[in-house]
Amino acid sequence: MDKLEFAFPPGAAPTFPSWRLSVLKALAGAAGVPLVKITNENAFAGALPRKCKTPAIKATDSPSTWISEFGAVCRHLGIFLDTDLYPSFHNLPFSNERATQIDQWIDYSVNNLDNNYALPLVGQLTKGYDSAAFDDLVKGVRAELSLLELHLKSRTWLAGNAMTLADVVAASTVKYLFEHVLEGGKRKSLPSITRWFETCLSQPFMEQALGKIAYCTKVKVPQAKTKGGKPKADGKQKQKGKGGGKPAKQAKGKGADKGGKGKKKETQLGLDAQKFEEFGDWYSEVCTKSEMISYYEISGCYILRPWAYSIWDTIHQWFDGEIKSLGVQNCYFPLFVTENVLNKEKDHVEDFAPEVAWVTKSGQTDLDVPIAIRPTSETVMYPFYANWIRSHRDLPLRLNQWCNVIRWEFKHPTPFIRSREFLWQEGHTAFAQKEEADAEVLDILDLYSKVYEELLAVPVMKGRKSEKEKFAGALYTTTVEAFVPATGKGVQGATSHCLGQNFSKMFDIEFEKEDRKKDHVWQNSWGITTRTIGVMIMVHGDNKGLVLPPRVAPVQVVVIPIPKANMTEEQKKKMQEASSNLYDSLKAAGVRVKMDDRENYTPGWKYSHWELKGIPLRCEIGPKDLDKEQAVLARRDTGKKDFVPWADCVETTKKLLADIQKDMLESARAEFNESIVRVTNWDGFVPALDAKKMILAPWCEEVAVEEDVKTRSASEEGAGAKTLCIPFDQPELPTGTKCFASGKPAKSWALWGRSY
Ligand code: 87F
Repeated sequence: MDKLEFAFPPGAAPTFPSWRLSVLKALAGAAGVPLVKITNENAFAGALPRKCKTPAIKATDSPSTWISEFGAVCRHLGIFLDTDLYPSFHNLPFSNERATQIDQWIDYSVNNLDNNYALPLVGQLTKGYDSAAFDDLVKGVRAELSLLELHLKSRTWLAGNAMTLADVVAASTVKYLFEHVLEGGKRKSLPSITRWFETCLSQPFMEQALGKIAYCTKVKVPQAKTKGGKPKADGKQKQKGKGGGKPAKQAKGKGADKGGKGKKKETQLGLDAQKFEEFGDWYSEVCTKSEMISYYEISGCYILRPWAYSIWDTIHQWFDGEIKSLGVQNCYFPLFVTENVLNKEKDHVEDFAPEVAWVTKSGQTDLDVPIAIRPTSETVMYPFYANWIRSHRDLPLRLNQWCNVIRWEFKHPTPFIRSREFLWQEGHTAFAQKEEADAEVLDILDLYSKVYEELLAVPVMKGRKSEKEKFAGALYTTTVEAFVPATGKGVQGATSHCLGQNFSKMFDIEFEKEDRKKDHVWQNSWGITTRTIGVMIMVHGDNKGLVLPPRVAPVQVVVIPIPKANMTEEQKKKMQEASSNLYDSLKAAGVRVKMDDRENYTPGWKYSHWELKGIPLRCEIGPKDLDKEQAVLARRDTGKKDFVPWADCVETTKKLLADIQKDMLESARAEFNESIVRVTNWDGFVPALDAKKMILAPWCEEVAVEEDVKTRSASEEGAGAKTLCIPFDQPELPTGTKCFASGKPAKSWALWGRSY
């Protein structure tokens, strides 16, 4: 088929919902055919029922037939367009069951969602608004969506294991509801739909057809209640924007990476959600719009785009250098583990068993024995340690690998913070003496705290994990704990475990000492993951987007010349020369600098774009600066601007970058410290938690008490609290101090909080 023709039947256009056209656009996009609107109503005179609610399409197999009802339109296109979206009828093996499932969800979308709710809601928001009727409809549609939510809890797609027409149709309506009707809080109860919806939207042809999502922060009801349902003059809702106060600059066009020519169409740039109001929406918007991640079709898996990967690269390079100078060597062990090996250390694996992913087939043939994908590599590596280590001369053995691991988590996934596949380094070391192992645990923990504090400008608290929270295979676990003030949640940054002789006894890792007696080795394992990036985004990001600390920013300075239309050719040339000179000298000084002299974007658009991406410094040169031979250096973290003579730009840039790095850590540390409250009895505990604080409290260190605190502290505001760590840096604990929760003698001050 060379094109897809559609028309609005006479009388249909005013009530026609835009998302139905989006479905046609998506299908046309998926099939790669142009979508053409026929304006000549005579073209289908008499061929359609007069009153139909949809765009009608010209049948693909018969030029004189028009198809009108929306379910029928979808199915017709599903059958005839050359896509995999309706596989049962197309190029994949026919499956009646699958086809029926797809049809079922198309019917659900068209009838249960569109006809019963979305269309009446459009009517409410464009024609006559009645708050009671509106609220009833919202209640109804939420109840209806809970069915979809339940269905999607354990599925990536609506029918089968690939995207189908059912997803296209349903996602289009859900987009309308998410953008206009369901505010942040109401969407919160629909996490599986949100995840599925974002996955749908990340399909290239879907984003083209539907556009980016601008989640609804507040329903925009028509100003005055219009009696008798008379449409407002323009009959339309104001579409996007953050409800008041957003500078016009930030609402300029988007489309930097679309590769087109000429001025871009003006659409919303920047974030729709506010960090401190709808954190979840804000976070996923920052991650995607800053081009850090793209959602992927498998839930819990994300694409790390270069902007994010570059940060991981910096952490990797720095940490790798540090551990090599401690004497650690890199290696690589296989991704796959046999069941025998994985279960060798049953005790600790048992808790984690549900998260292990298995390969059970090659092609259509079942494997004789299923093979697990590593969730961590203790059991993969240690049988070889047993072979390689014979004598004290083989010790210490200090190996590390940089790799991916898979943990099939069932909790709601969050980019970087909780994903089913993530990147990390895992260090596994063996020593003759416990003291050597103890010392290494702390050396590594120190490096982890430097990754957070010195690279990412994120403050952390070092400490020991409680018995309940430590790695079950370890003798003890040490940790660096970060905190996200916007959500009031702690987040485990990285862990360094002393495994004692637990694994060496299990895996027979013995060595002969100098006195020829045998002993089991003392082992450690330690790891830091791509979660680091998520913590940095959550701590530093703001309502304009990412705020990157200079040490890890892929680009530290963006140079933006601001030519004016009334400038002479000579002035333009001078501006171009001045900016290139600045660019060249910054580059030569080792600054990661980018020039943005694109002519098809306005300066305001560029400012918003690079602010969204978090570049620490912007260097502007406008016509006045040209005359004064100066540049404007604007900080991303504070917004402060400095006017700097060209001759001083390199030095000032270097100084500002160092200041930004330092100030970001300092202000985050101040916030971290302010977020800790001391509590000595139960009464203050839950109120402090609900005020988004961490709590430092004297504790008896009993597991049962930690469990009890978790149950008792769960409230409307959030899940129960656990210990984040027992800080190394302990305040004085006067003798006789009682545990805040049990009244038994306290052994230490513990840091408690809700957590990721
Ligand atoms: C999930 C499934 C199976 C965590 C799991 O922290 C096993 C495990 O052993 C598991 N999730 N863990 C603990 C990992 C311990 C340790 N390994 C080396 C680290 C750092 C790096």
